[in-house]
Amino acid sequence: MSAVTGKWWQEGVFYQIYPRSFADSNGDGIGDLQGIISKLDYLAELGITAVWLSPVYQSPNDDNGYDISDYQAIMADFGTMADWEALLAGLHARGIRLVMDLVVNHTSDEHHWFVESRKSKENPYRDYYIWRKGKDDPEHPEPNNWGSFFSGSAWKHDPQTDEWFLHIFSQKQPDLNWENGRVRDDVFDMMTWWLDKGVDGFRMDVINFISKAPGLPDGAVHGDARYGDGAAYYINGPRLLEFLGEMNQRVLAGRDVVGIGETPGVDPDYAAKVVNPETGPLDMVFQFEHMGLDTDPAGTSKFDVAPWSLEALKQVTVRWQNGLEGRGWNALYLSNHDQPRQVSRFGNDTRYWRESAKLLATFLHTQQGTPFIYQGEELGMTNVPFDSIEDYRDIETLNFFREQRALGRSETELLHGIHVKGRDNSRTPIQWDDSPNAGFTTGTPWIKVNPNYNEINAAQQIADSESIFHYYRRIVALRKQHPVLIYGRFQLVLASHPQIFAYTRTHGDSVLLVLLNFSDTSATPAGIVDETGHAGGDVLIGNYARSGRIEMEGLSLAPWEAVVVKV
Ligand code: ISL
Ligand code: CA
Repeated sequence: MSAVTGKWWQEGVFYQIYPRSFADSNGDGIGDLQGIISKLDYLAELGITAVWLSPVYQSPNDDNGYDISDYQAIMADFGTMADWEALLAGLHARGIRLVMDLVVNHTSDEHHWFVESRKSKENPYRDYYIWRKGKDDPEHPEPNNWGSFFSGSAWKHDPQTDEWFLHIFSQKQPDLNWENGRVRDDVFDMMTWWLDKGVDGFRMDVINFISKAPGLPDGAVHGDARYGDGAAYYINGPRLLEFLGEMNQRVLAGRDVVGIGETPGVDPDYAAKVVNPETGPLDMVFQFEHMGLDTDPAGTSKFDVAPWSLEALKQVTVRWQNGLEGRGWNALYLSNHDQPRQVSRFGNDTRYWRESAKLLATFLHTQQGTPFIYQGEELGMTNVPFDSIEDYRDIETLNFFREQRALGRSETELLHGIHVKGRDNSRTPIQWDDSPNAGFTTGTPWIKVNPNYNEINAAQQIADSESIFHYYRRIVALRKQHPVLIYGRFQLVLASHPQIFAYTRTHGDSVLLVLLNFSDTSATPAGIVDETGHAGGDVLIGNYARSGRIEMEGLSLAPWEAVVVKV
């Protein structure tokens, strides 16, 4: 049980919208704010209680809006500030809160702060960014050896002043210098401006990257990688908790809003400091440990894939469920706009597509914490293996492909990793119906629609009471009715079962048993009665036709069967 209870952000369910790919209202092929407004009743029917909106700010779109050139203006492709205000009003009228994306580790290089900063060393904005002199070494002229997340060096030379600026992401995403108090003042003022407009909180992009270690030391070089890994010097840096504490005091404190950090590389002990109910500056963090389970540790990037194991998924889940018990609150997710589609990654998107998508929904909603549904997940949308690199749009994928081709790796090998892990898997347009372009646009979509939209689409699923969509609707509703689903203590059972992920949730007198068969063959939860002391109970929800009381003795779970039992 959490040390804090009854907060709207604990008891609700979030839905992430990636606006470019959600719904296009004007036929230019790009999703927009009026498109979202046209689907508000769909969101209300699903039962979600908060939306996290990926960036809609003015941006040259080097990284689809995660490169912001004006934090207080709306991207023209998406509409106007009046459209945004109408969206906020439409959500609030339906009892749905709105959480905005806050991207302040970096700006766009087209932000006026950076335009000024690069002009001269004396410019008042110079120190808003991280500028260093180059080295005398013609082989490695960069100030240090850090690599960028999007391939190549994390530094770019600027001829105007003959210095280099730091960009942990793309060359068009220079990192802000949080050591500079004026940067913090400006960021905090901007956040306050949005809160005054009525937003209900922020999801904070790579917020644990904002404090860099003094001296910016070289990072370790893994294998034959060309650049060093600077993560040790920019993740959870020395002043991070101080900066976030200041943000809390000056911006968030005293308001009924949520602060959610996106924090790659946190462990439960660090997270517990960030989200401690009394002293933590934020309310929840997105951790990444389960997102790394299919990465080959011997490889040099996330595109070097390896099979994930149920054993490891159990370990990571237990680590976070138990790690934050009583001292923090988990943000639960299996997908987002940076990750592959969950049914393709952790389920079986062919033979057991429907069953495994519902099993994953069950897994997401029966852990302690707040579930985040990523758009299209509720329809069981799948990965899309484009045949040609030409069809890809994501800067991470394109830079990686170009860099690795130059190093001599084959197109086939590279496309394999991209099919499995590329971010465009989750960025194809939402499949609304079986009309051309899945009803997403009347024009040409900015990225191709997944060709399976004839079988997988919202119209079909709304009409089918056994669909994945209706299963999500039911489980979202169920969570609201059973506090044990929200607050119950998590305990793993059948720890070494090779197919079944089983756990109990306990809240006062209320006990649930969750059984998830993560496999293509049937499985028996042998020993569960001895281990839990529970012989059976009533089915609360499940993805096969079961109802009433079931007994554990002799129970056989069908492939990808999920069942939640109240004992
Ligand atoms: O995409 C990832 C997997 O390679 C993540 O590591 C991702 O780069 C990381 O989680 C940071 O993501 C966030 O910041 C990026 C942006 O591209 C992502 O879309 C955003 O979610 C830079 O702003
Ligand atoms: Ca549009």
